[in-house]
Amino acid sequence: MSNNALPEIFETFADARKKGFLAMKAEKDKGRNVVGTFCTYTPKELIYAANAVSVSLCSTSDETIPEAEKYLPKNLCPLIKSSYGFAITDKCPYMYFSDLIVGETTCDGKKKMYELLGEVKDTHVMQLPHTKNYYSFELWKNELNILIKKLEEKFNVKITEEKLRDAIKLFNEERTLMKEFFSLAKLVPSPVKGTELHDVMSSSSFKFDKKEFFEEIKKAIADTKAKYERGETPFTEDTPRILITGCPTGGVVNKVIKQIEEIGGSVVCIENCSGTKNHEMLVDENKDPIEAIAERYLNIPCSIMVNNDGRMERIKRYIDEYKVDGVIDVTLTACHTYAIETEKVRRTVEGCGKSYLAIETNYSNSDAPQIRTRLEAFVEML
Ligand code: BJ8
Repeated sequence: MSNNALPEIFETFADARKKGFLAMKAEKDKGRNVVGTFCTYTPKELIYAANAVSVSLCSTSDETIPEAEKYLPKNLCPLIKSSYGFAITDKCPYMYFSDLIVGETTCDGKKKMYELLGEVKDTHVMQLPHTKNYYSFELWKNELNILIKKLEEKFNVKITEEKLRDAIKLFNEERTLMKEFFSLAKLVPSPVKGTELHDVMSSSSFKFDKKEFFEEIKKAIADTKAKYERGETPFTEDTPRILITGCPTGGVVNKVIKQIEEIGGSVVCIENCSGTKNHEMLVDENKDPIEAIAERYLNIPCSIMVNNDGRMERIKRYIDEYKVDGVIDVTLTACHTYAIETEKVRRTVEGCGKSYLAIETNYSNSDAPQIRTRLEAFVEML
């Protein structure tokens, strides 16, 4: 039986960003400091160990891009222009509440934008190495220690080993629950929509009472399983199953994921950096905390890494585990690292005997009809 109504179990996640503003104010009123972030490489454990909260800063709307383009080149990734636009127009409540911003030297555009952002807000940039070897590991560990010092001085706190271990446990618990939730989409037919997966994925950054958030995810898992048992799923066994990979999708979720499901596909896996792959990587609780955090974060398979084989391995594994029929690789305009990596992704997907579609897009709506036509042809073919 098909049920297309948005289950109320997901409402709390869909609203998270909007409501997070009030939740954040409550944290501020309690005297907690706030650290704004832009990237999955930011080691959140250090921020929580400093008794601060981390929040994802606004970067998913084209609303502030015209303002940003007064200072940044037009042919720059929309995510970077949007982030900077929100910072200079004071339109992002999370930016407003942030006492500190932590960025990393990921792609060229971001690291150069941080130089300008530093003129507006206190911005600490971590030097992220782009390879994985002994030297880069030592460098990254050093960067973690520098961030600890920065947080201790800025917030007048002491980050102890015990606090670090508690933060590691907290985020490992979050990742484990998120992974369990994402894994529900392995069922055939999938009992969750791609837009719901996306809402839950994005909400974690706006749920500051982590224990309450964990209970909400547990409930969503239990309710979704129960619905599946009753045969109430939004799809049928024949619905084509799609994996999304590529750049962060926060700014294009309606244009891509929502449209896929409107035209009869089922997005079962969102591989990108805040999706499935991020939540399956835990910090080893049995190691020295700094070593373990450094290791976990340096292993994130983002295209800014030189030799990013981890991404290809995951795509292969997820195609199998989520019984994927086709892969859609989403690149934001002017993101060179993801654009170049589309070639390796195509080979990987086609090597698995599956269909592949690359889409390049930005945050405007002008190409939505054209993208819909391409998605229709792709889903039809599956
Ligand atoms: S871990 S994906 S959040 S770097 S899309 S700004 S890469 S030009 S966002 Fe990213 Fe961290 Fe990687 Fe994730 Fe640059 Fe590309 Fe724009 Fe990007």
